[in-house]
Amino acid sequence: MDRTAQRAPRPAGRTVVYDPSRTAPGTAPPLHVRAAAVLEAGWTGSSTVPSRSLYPHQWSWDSAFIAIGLRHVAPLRAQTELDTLLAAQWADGRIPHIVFNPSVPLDAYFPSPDFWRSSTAGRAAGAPRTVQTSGIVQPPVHALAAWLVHLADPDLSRAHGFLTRMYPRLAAWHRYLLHRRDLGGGGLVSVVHPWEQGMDNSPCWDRPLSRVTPAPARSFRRADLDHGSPEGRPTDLDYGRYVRLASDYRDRGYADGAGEFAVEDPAFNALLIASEYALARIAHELGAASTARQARAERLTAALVERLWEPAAGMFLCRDVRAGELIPERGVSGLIPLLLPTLPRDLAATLVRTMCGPHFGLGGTTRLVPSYDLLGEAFDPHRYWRGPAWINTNWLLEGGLRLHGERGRADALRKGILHTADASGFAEYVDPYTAQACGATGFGWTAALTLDLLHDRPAGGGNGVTAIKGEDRG
Ligand code: 9WN
Repeated sequence: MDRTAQRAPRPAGRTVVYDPSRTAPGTAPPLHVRAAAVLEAGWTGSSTVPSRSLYPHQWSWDSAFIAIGLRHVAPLRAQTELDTLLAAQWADGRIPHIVFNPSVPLDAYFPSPDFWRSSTAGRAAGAPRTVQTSGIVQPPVHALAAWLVHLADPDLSRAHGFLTRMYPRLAAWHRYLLHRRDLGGGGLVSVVHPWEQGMDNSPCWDRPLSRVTPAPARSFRRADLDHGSPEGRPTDLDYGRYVRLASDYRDRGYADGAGEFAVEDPAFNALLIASEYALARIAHELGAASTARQARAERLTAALVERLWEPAAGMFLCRDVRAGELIPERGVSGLIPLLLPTLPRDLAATLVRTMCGPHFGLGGTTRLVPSYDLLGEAFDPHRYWRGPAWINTNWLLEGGLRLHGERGRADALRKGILHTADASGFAEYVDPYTAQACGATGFGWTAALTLDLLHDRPAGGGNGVTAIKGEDRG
């Protein structure tokens, strides 16, 4: 693909609105206009929904990815996206995984605010009183997003005191994770619910989840099946376990430490490290000390290698903290540390080989990296996080490939992402072999990361991820 032909123009200050119902067949506007229109359609006035039908509230890591795309077309709105999310931060530093929109009916999404009861059950942990949220978290992509939003228009960012506002909140968020969530005692953060890691239904959770007694199916009503097909969504049994873990956590006042499920996940921790590098850059920009953060990011990278690298698999695995062992499943999460600038070179080379080998097939049997091992017993090309390809994970890997000097592979992956986003109507996820659209279409982060890939990038290429290092290694 000719990259210049696909490149989006510089922001004109306003988002171009595209209405598909008013377009004659065969005259669809360019990809960047359609991507911007998806974000426009999902904008509520203060944040962007991942999908009007399936996910009608604000989600934490979705908003971070959305801000990364939005910055190219509406930088002020990208700031607002993160401001709205951080306004719902708890006093203990956690950023909740959902911020509920009070004008959306309770039965539009499950679990709804009356399940989480954040303002009462979360009082001791410092949940806000004026906004309803969930009590679990999602991957910490936020400092990375804030830094990238700043870079898109530094004058605007400075004029609005954006980073000055963000910095203490993001620092508190990282403090929460590093101090309250080191449940394994080895320096890494644990997730206490599969929804926290963001790849909800990954086979990596099957083993630790099997120890959890499911809540009875009649005790809750799923809303996701009103919109998504049952073959693509988690099973009722899985949902029973999700509900049990979340209600037990709630009933403990969202206090950390005692839950049955605790997993150290490579992607969650790699994103924390990338965000810690970004926070160092933010601190530097604000004239604050940054070397301690840089050093912490390097220490965390060493801990990640020490605790989660599995040479026999050629990739990182999840650690089941309660069982004290690595989980023998290959999920895409174990490739994501490729985005780390100080990953040892031999490990980066091994990850690239694994990504392009039979388990993930990149450049051979697949054009995008699937969410789970193509050869794994649990592989299913259509079921949630058990095989389909997602755009956010592929965007992270595209940045990782570029960062480690794999320009040819990165260019091919970029082309595959853009083609898939276009052909699938910005689908939530796709079959890794056929690219058939699954889940919601017009999905927020698919559109946002398309915009990011289409936009001008620093010399040498590199999507936003590479900005944590400044330059790529190639
Ligand atoms: C639960 C919103 C979210 C994403 C997650 C994705 C899915 C929710 C669900 O949708 O999770 O948080 O109901 O399945 O797995 O990554 O943030 O898009």
